[in-house]
Amino acid sequence: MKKKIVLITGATSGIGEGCARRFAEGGYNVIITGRKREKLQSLQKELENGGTAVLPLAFDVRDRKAAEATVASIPEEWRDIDVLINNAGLARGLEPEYQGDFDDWDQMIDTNIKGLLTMTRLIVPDMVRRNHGHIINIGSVAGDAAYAGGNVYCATKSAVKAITDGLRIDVADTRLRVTNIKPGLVETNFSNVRFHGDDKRADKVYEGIQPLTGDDIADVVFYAASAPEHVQIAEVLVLATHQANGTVIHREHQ
Ligand code: NDP
Ligand code: 8X3
Repeated sequence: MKKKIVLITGATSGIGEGCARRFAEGGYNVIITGRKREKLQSLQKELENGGTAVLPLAFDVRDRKAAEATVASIPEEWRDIDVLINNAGLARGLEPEYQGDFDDWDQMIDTNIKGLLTMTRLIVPDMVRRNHGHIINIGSVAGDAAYAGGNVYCATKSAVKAITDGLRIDVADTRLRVTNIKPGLVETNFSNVRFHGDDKRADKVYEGIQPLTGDDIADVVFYAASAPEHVQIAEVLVLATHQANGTVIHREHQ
């Protein structure tokens, strides 16, 4: 039987990297994308050693022309994409809105919203043509309600919810499925990126609580993709056990 194909944005780290491993283990051929070419190559080697066919595509989702050219260059045998995981994203800064950095805002909006839309616009038409496919967007608990300093990041994840819901409506007359997975605290590179490389500050985010891992979220993403075709998992909120929502987190103090 022909193997299924998944395309994962932001597969060089964290949740996306976990998804690449989980879908490879689950029998998919995987298209891994991200900006870090070397990391894509090492992940490709690892997955190929395990018997998975891998297509690495290095590009920046904010660069619409590069995204278009890259998608257009996908070889024929990789074109029938079954699952698109729109995962590439980031937070930059945790300042009050009135002190936020314009460049940080642009980067979050251009990646989390416009990059996700670009990939959706480029990949989904062929899914509609084939009347088959699943789009899984990585939203966040941050999209449910704003938290202190979260302002623009939270807004981008609220946008992911609206964009996901909108797409689900627009393809309701097809067999396509559309899912929003909303993680809580996941220990990845996320906080190091948010705090511009301040690792000590990043570590504090996960102090006194066992956070989720990228692999935990990958399991949920794979579960959604593996449901029977008549079952559409529309939205999943996945929290660490001692986290109740975006702001209520119980921490054990040593
Ligand atoms: P990581 O920083 O570990 O991974 C982020 C991934 O996004 C990397 O692979 C990075 O690849 C990619 N990426 C970032 N910017 C771009 C870009 N412009 N073009 C292409 N790829 C890009 O963080 P996570 O794994 O935690 O984050 C993944 C998603 O999960 C994000 O959308 C995030 O908002 C969301 N999320 C994270 C949570 C958490 O607590 N960690 C909780 C809820 C949601 P590269 O650098 O190679 O380009
Ligand atoms: C990432 C989760 O709560 O740090 O989206 O914003 S949070």
